[in-house]
This record gives sequence, C-alpha cells and structure tokens, in this order.
Amino acid sequence: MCKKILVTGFEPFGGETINPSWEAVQRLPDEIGSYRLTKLQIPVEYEKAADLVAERASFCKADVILCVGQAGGRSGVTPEAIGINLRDATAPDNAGLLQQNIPVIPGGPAAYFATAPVRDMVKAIQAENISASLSLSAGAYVCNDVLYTLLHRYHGTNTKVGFIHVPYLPKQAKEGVPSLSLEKIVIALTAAISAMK
Ligand code: PCA
Repeated sequence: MCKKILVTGFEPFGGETINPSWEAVQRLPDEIGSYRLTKLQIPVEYEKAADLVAERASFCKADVILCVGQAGGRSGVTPEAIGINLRDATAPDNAGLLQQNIPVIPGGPAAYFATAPVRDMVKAIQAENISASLSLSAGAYVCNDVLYTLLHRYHGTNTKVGFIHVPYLPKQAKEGVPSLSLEKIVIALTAAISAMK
C-alpha cells in the first residue's frame, strides 16, 4: 500500500526573493519509493506555519511529515535531530512578530527528538555524494517552532515528523558564503525521503 508523506517548504524571508526549501520541494517527484508526496508552501509566521502543516497532514492522512527550511550559511544538507521549546530570534517573522525568550508551547517539555529516521537520512544524502550531517540545533526561529510544535502534536502517535535545513542557492550566497545547487538539493531531499521506512 502506498504511504503518504507531506513535504513542506517555506516562503522567502529576511529580504530574500526565493527560499531554496520551496524551490526544491516543488520540484520533487510525486512518488518516491513507497511514498506518495503532498507538497505545501508555508509562511514564515510563528502563528500560522505549524497549524497549516497539521491541517494539511490530517487532510491528506500523512504517515510522515517532512518540513524543509533554508539555513543560510550552512554548507551541507542538515537533517535536524531536535526541536526545542523556545522562540528566540533577533529578526521578526514575515508578519512582523518578534519573539525573544518565549516558549513555543508554555508548559511543554524542553525538547523533543525528531521521529523521522534522521541518521538514515544523513547517510542516504551522503551516498549521493552530497555533503550532509546531523544538526543538533534547528535554531529558535520559525523552523524550530514548526518542528517543535509538530513533534508535540504528534507525540505518541504513528505520524513521524522530520525537518531538513538546506543551504542557500548559489544566486543567494554572497562571496565566501557556501551554497548548494538546486539540482543537488532536490537529489538530497529525494534521497532523504527514500530513507523513510
Ligand atoms: N528558515 C528559517 C525560517 C524559514 C526558513 O526557511 C529558520 O531556519 O527558522
């Protein structure tokens, strides 16, 4: 039986006109291995992003949710191991909301480990000769917010949740800043999804 995976990418933020996460997600095939994909672009807004993902996940009955975001400055593709219960960023979100030293979910646990097979995802991306490593911090901005909120919501259920940060595209990166081609990001995400059981 075909399993379902919801794959999300973010809209641009921080003055950028593109976000490599959505550029890559929208180019993924509709089926990878035993998974049928649903793709969704989400806003860089604390109060909207995770709810939109959860709404679509229940509509398409997703077995796995994989969110993808831009991590400008990173040189490789980095599946995230942990979501933390903290909003703390110097920049406001795309709705103008600035959050500093505020919990994602008041009273929630400090952190959750991702439930997607992050180590297998790293190995599968590396097997494509693309630089990848396990990240122990998704930051404390909207990406972490989405990861933590979804891990909280699906804790103890069969729905697996994962997050992958990807580098800038070459056209976004200033001199000396690492980047990765769109083609390679698409290959990396495809490999990561192939690693889902
Ligand atoms: N990256 C940001 C939010 C949206 C995105 O693509 C982050 O790392 O939090």
